[in-house]
Amino acid sequence: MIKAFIFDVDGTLADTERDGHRVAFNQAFKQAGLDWFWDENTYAELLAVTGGKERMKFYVEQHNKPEKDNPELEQMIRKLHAQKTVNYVALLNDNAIPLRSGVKRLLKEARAANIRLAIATTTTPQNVTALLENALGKESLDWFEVIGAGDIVPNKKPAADIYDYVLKEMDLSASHCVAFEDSLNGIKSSLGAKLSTVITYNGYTQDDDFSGALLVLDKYGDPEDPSEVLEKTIGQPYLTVESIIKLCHEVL
Ligand code: XBP
Ligand code: MG
Repeated sequence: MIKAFIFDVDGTLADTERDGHRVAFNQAFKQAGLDWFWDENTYAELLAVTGGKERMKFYVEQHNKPEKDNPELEQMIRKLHAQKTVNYVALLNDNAIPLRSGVKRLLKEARAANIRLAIATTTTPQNVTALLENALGKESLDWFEVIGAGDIVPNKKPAADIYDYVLKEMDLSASHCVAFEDSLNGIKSSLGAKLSTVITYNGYTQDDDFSGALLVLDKYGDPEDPSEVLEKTIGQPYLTVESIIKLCHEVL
């Protein structure tokens, strides 16, 4: 019996990376007087590393930036990241990033069906709050029983830690839950926690290897915005709670 849905945030609930996080990082670099700039292609490579602080550190090393020898690099990255979070939240407050197709409908359907909801993400907690509040209203924070985010676990995705944390907090076993992801690092994490996983890929992740997924889709879709991929896969125009549960039963 499926009792809970656990959602990733970035790339899954909304396409936040290219026009959100990337932009906020670049603004922070400029504000700090650095010559760092992450264009869309550079950012595609950097997405291999989850977590903004970890991503900046990786960039400094990979691109051999002179700052790599700065003994205060860790502190510098922490400061840059704090500013990046301010920038990112400001972008969301300007309603810069909408939810992906079908997300709002699916969340509402799940609530109506008494499916418990949670979040498992590597992003900073303030970012999750800002996205949910802006896209779904303040009250939507209460829809999620657990918001597992950021540095709350020692190892970020692709490690399974964040999903294991959420499952423990909800006192549920993986076989009673479904994870919703968009990326290779995401599915490695959810499969690592033994969760059935529905993928909705995006521009950055469409070529990722999603072996082991329950379903791989372009989007959840809505009555007015059908998913062609879903139509071809299970003959339905948009993903419903009922179809997810049915698929889980067929597989398990
Ligand atoms: C999301 C991330 C995050 C964001 C930036 O991955 O990797 O690092 O890009 O957020 P996932 P922070 O969707 O797999 O959770 O800067 O707050 O870390
Ligand atoms: Mg993601």
